[in-house]
Amino acid sequence: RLSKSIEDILNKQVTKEANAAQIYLSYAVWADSEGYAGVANLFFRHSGEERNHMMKVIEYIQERGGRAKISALAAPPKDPKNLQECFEKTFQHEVDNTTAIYEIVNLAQKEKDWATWNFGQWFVKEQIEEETLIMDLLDKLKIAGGPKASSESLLYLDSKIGKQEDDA
Ligand code: OFO
Repeated sequence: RLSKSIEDILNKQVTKEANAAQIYLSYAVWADSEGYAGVANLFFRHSGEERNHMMKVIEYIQERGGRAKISALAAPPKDPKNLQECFEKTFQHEVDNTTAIYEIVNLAQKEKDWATWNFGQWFVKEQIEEETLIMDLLDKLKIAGGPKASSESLLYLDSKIGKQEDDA
């Protein structure tokens, strides 16, 4: 059974994953409005992935005799000024989320809650994929010319990104 402190930190993670889904959703809408249909496609799909992460934590809390909390969500971020900022902010978000996952695993270790420690390992691995996914977008944008990328290379990049797999 979950301790109160583990239940609380997991519930914070439920909200974080729900907020992540909102962030990707709002950036997807922004990208679509800017004409980046490919980025929008990837981010809409990724928003669904974040919701799956949220569900995974909720199910675990319930399974372990805790009570999952469904909390209010933060306001979505402001629209980015360009693709560069969009990817940078998204990357920062993923790094913050990795820190939050490490806190869960740390606490689980401290409390010798090996079930939660083991559960947390799935997310540790997942965060590697999440960060890689966004770093890869930043790399591609850099090759295209970064903030000085021409419309042509941005169009090409966008169509590539739209077809990208997202199992992260
Ligand atoms: Fe749920 O991994 Fe991204 O935030």
